[in-house]
Amino acid sequence: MKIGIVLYPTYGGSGVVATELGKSLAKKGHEVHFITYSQPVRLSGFRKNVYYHEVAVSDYPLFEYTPYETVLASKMVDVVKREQLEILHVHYAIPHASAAYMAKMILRQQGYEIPYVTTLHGTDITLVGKDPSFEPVITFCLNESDAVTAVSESLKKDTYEHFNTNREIQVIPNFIHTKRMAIEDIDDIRARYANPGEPLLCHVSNFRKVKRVEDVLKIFARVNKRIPSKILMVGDGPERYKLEEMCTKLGLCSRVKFIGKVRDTQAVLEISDLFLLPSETESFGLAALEAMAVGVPVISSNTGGIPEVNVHGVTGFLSDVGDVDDMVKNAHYILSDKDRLHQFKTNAQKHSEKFNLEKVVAQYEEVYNSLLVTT
Ligand code: GMT
Repeated sequence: MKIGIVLYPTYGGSGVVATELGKSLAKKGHEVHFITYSQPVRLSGFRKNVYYHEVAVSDYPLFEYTPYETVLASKMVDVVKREQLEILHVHYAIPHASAAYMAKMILRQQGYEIPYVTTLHGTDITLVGKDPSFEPVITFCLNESDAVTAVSESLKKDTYEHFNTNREIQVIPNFIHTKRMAIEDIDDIRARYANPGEPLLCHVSNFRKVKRVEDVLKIFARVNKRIPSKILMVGDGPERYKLEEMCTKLGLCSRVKFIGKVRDTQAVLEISDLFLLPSETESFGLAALEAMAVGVPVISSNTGGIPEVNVHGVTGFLSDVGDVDDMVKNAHYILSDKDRLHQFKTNAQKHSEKFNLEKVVAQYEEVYNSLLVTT
């Protein structure tokens, strides 16, 4: 099959999922064409069956806001015709779904029929999508998509709640690679950040308000008082500066390491003992699943789709959003007993296998096939 994948190329989960999906489809023999404005972070090197088409948006003095959606739709039209694509799969509704609809209509006028699949990832529905100024366009594009998928039951429910649509939404969860390359010098890497026997906590995100990164530091500060430990803060974003200030105020600079953006988080997670994700909202929580995949238990909020990933009392613990006391209590419970920590690590790794990449890729292939049959 010849598939066009439209995505955000940045560090966000939707871009990671879209890129890993495309790479897996290419490995299975499909021809995959990524369409976006810059090289996706997880797409490096030269791979069989993988093509990348850059959407070049040029500045023009008349435009105060560059019309990316229009350029993207034109690019889709061009790539579909040139490469004879059979299906378009857009990740994140805004503005990818509306650009896909426009491309589809232009192509129809020119005698090409192409179905498009929209995958909802979260903030396109829960945050941005709820903004009334986006609502009519998103509702329209959802209703016009040939198939709509959501990454969790919770996101599906939110979509029905906030948008006037009763079209079918199939839940296809996010996924992880279960086969990973062993990292040879992992003990040396850990030794750079923590003393032997000292717990190492970790948080990975885009440091936006929705991640409640201040709670991460509040939890860590209190855990560290009872069990001297360290924390790795991975990623970057608008709240980072405030957090660095907070570390200084709390006198925690030597215990909190800001690593910045990391393309592949496997090593940083592998050296960690506990992952913190106290988000305000999270449609799935891919970062938590990636931690669990390498055997790191998760202390998280119980919001959105997180309970579909992190199992309370098994792979970690869930608390109400903002309930730092409970998160501290749970973190201490896991870290204070070596055997218990080991058990939670084993459970986390085992449960993550439920989100096996092969299973999920096959589900997307089924969606594509069903559309090719009907169009
Ligand atoms: O979390 C973010 O702010 C980034 C955002 C994105 O669009 O990449 O993540 C969303 O999609 C991920 C992949 O499906 C999910 O794992 C995240 O939970 C979701 N983020 C939110 O709902 C806040």
